[in-house]
Amino acid sequence: MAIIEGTKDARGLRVTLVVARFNDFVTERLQRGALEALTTAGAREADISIVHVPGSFELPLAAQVAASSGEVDAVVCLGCLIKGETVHFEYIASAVAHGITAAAAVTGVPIAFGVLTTDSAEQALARAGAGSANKGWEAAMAAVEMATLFRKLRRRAPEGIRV
Ligand code: RBF
Repeated sequence: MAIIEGTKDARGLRVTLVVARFNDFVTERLQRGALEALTTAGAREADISIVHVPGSFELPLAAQVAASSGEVDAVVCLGCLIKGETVHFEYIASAVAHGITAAAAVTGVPIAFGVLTTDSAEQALARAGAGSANKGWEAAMAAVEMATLFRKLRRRAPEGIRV
């Protein structure tokens, strides 16, 4: 029996952060958390790219295009939807979640979901705090784990079969 897992070691990984500008008082903090997680885990700054998009709705397509480049090991989507201030909140949240799922499925590249969906700005800020109390940090580490897992899985896959 083989147990195959990813690691928290980001050395040598190329990662793209796709960050929504909408609610940037929160998404800037998510970006900071994700960057801190990646560099603490050993990623080189030269291997990290940051792409800005207008809002969360734009995250999936930008993530898909970035993932399709063949030059990234993982993508991290960061956004913030605040219910109290967003009419049709559920539609946008659902479109973003489905879109990110589809982008990962189409490209085979791990795309982490770091999109906050909260009732208030206070709740959003509480999830974008210092260190690991930050969903950007969490999403970045999920991306590292998945990218390192895929490296192992692809080494095991028979020639010709590429996930
Ligand atoms: N984008 C976000 O990232 N977070 C939001 O809370 C948010 N609220 C929106 C509310 C409305 C009514 C609309 C029309 C857009 C909102 N957007 C939000 C922007 C959306 O993600 C996208 O950038 C724009 O709709 C342009 O496609």
